[in-house]
Amino acid sequence: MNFNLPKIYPITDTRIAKISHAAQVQKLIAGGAEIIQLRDKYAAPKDFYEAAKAALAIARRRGVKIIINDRADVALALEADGVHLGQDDLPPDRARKILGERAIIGFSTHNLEQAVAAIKLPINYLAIGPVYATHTKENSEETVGIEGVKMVRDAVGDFPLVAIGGITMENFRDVFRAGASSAAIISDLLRNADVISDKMQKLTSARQIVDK
Ligand code: TZP
Ligand code: MG
Repeated sequence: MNFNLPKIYPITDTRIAKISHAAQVQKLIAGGAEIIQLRDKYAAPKDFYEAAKAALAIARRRGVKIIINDRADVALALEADGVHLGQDDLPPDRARKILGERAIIGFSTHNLEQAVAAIKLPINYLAIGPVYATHTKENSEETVGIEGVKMVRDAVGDFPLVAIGGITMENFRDVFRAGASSAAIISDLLRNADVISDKMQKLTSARQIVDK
């Protein structure tokens, strides 16, 4: 289950970017993304499937990994690289059974207890958040803050750890200092579709994270 998690983990959102998942993927790849999660809480399954298929075709040509949010069925149907599950989704061990050993499985946690439990599961990385307040997630859990990221890092050893929630071009370095392996970013990256590639490029080339 060894998996080298890229430092910046962009996640698509059509409501924020106001362009398709495929168009977001194209721009993110132009900015150097190596892994992208496709997230759509509102599309009908068929529509999400079709949109993800188009996005995956672009990513495949460029050797970029695609992770499907929530839906192991869509990930399996598309032979995507993996799935990202939340606390209320299919249990990770069941998703592993469906998707097989080679799939990347990520799992969201929102506090120390969940994070400690997560590392016993057949997952490739865990996410902790929201770190900061966010408008992107409906009914968002309480923020864990930078202290929360540090506590989770101390508790999970070297397990791949993604920080998520309210991370921006300004504050992303702080989550790395707190021990995150990777920073997941939605709104600050996608808000203005014209500058998605530029922002992604700035993030991927930031010395502070390359040196870590
Ligand atoms: N899980 C915890 S916070 C969050 C998710 C999916 C949303 C993060 O979005 P943003 O816009 O980067 O705060
Ligand atoms: Mg979910």
